[in-house]
Amino acid sequence: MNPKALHFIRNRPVSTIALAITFMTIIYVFFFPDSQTKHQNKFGSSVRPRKAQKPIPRDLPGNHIQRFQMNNVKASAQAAQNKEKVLILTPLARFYDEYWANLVALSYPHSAIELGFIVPRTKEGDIALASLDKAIKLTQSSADKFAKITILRQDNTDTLESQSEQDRHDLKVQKQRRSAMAVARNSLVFTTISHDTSWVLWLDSDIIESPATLLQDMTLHNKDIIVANCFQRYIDDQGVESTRAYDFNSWQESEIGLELAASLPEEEIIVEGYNEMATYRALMAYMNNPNEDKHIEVPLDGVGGTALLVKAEVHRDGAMFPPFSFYHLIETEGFAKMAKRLGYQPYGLPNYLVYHYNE
Ligand SMILES: Nc1nc2c(ncn2[C@@H]2O[C@H](COP(=O)(O)OP(=O)(O)O)[C@@H](O)[C@H]2O)c(=O)[nH]1
Ligand SMILES: [Mg+2]
Repeated sequence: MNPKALHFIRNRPVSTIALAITFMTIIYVFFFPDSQTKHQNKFGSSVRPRKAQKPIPRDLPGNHIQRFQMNNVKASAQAAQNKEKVLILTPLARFYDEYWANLVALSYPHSAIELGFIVPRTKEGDIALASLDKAIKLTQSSADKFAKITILRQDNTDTLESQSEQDRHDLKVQKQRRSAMAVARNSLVFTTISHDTSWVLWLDSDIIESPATLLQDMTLHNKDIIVANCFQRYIDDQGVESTRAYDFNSWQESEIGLELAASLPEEEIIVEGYNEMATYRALMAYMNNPNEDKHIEVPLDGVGGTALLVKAEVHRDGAMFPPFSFYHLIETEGFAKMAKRLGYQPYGLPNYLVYHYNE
C-alpha cells in the first residue's frame, strides 16, 4: 500500500472509518437502486415503499373498525322475505294523520324499515314537526316501532313560506320551488342512507291513501327505479265522488318535448302539466286503466316523487335530484334523467294507485 495512505490510516483511524462508510454507501446506492427507490404516488410525489406490516387483527377491542361488504347488500324481488333494509324518505312541510297511519299499517317487517324526514324552517314546518313528534312517540313505544327514525331541519333559508295548492303550482314559482325541494331531497338522502340500505322509498307526506303492501308490491318488480301513479279524490260538479290524475311528473319523452328543450336557453327548465309549455309527452297519469292488471309496467323518462322506489345502489352511484337545469329538467324529473345517464331505466306502474290529499 502507498506509504502516504498507510500514514494517513495510522494517524487518523476515525476519519478513515468515516471515509470507508461513505464510500460503501455510495457503492450500495449506485448498484442496488431498487432497495432505495421511492415510488411515485398518483399525484407524482415520492413515497417510500411500505414495510411489510403485521396483519391488523379483525376484531380490535371496542369495535374500532367496522367492515362492510357492499356486494352483500341485495335488493331483490323477495325484499320482505329477505328483510332487505328500506329507507322511507319524506320531505315534510305538512303532516297528515292518514299518511302516518298508512306507514304504521305497512305489512313489510318494521324492523327492516328506517324513516327519514326533512322539515322546512317555516311556521308550517314547525306545526308539521310537532305533529310528527307526537306520532313518533306513540309508534316507537309500541310493537309497530320502526328500526330508526331521523329528522332533519332544512338549512337553506330560501324555503317558500306556506302556500296553497294553487300558489305552489303557479308556473312562475316552479323553478325556485322545485330547486328548493331538490336541495331538501339531496340533504335527506345523503344524510340518512346507510351502508346496509337496500331500497329507498320516496313518499310525500300528503299521500293519504296507499296500500299496506306498498313495499312488497313495488319491490316485487325488482326495478332500479319504479314509481306508482298518484291520483286524487274529489267531488265533481254533480256532487259525486270521483278520482282524477294528480302527479304529471311521470312521463315518456316526445319529439315535441325534445324540440322544445333544444330551443331553450341552458338554464331554462320544462315543467310538465302546464298549457304554456305543451310538450305532448305521454303522461303516465293518463295511462291508467282500472280494468287492466295493476302490475303493468311502462318505461319512463321523467318520474314524480310522490311514491317513488329506488334501489339504494342508484343513489350510491351518484344519481341525485338536480337543483339546477339538467337537460332542462329539475328535481325528480332531473333525477330520472341523471339515472338514465348512469345507465338505469326508470319504470312506472300506471294502474297502481296512491292518492294525494285534496286541499
Ligand atoms: N323539506 C321540505 N319539504 C317540503 C317543502 N315544501 C313541500 N314539502 C314536502 O314535499 C312534498 C312535496 O311537496 P308538495 O308541496 O306536496 O308538492 P305538490 O304536491 O307537487 O304540490 C310533500 O311531502 C311536502 O310536505 C319544503 O319547502 N321543504
Ligand atoms: Mg303534494
